[in-house]
Amino acid sequence: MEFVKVDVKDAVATITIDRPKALNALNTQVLKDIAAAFDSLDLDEVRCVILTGSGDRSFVAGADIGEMVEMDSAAGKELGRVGNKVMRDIENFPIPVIAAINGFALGGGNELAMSCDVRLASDNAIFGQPEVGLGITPGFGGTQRLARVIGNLSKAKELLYTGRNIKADQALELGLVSAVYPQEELIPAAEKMASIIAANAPVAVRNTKAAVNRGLQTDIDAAIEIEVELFGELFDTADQKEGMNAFLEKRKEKNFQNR
Ligand code: DAK
Repeated sequence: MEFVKVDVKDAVATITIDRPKALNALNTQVLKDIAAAFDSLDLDEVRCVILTGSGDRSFVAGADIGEMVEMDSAAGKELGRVGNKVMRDIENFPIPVIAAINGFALGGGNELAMSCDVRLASDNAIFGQPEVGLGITPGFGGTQRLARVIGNLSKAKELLYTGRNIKADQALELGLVSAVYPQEELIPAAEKMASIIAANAPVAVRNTKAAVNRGLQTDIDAAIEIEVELFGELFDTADQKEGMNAFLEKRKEKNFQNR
């Protein structure tokens, strides 16, 4: 992988997009490398993922404008398909993915962050969907996810139509991110959250993610059925027995086995 680094420690994988010369902009190779990085993870070992950008200026400054400038509509659609598949695969990745947004999250960068389960930002982070100023629409899910993530259609449309950037504190106010930290505290905060998630029963965390994601795609009655299924199946797992026996035996240590 040319532009992405993977580091696994204590059941947490950190995937770092590393193309600092272009502020980690997403060209085709970066998108392929991100997909390969997720594919490379051993889910028997890894229980939570942190996705971040290298350096202290940028998470991802968008799709690569240099690569897109000469594209025709066929090439644009193909890029949209490749990019959207990467975003959707992250959204559906079986275990939680925390975006640690360490600077610019513009265009495809904000779209990538919105495909993650939880977004944490550094205080220098800048968010926006500037595509309309470049003569395109957001193309990696931004027209769909921004309103869903912030739950505010008026604000989402305002940001999409104006293309204006917002700072980390405004992103926090909108609910686009969960928390904002001084730059040097961002990765430690993401690691702390990841280790808390990783200490819980992995089968339960996975089913919780699946229930939330799948349930949001459907009506409440069908969604409750999805929850019932995913809840019920856990009673055939070793981790459910371990979690409940640990409580009854007043044991703090739990030996979850991911099955
Ligand atoms: N693409 C390519 N290179 C980029 C880039 C980008 N998005 N962003 C930055 N760079 C490069 C710059 O060209 C510069 O390279 P050199 O000139 O040094 O070779 C280097 O990174 C440093 O950037 P600056 O010199 O501009 O640094 P500044 O601090 O002055 O400014 C900035 C930082 C982030 C404000 C500025 O670079 C900027 O405005 N960048 C563009 C941000 C942007 O508009 N991003 C959204 C891109 S559009 C689609 C699917 C998806 C999408 C589109 C279509 N299809 C379905 C087809 C998504 C589109 C986008 O994401």
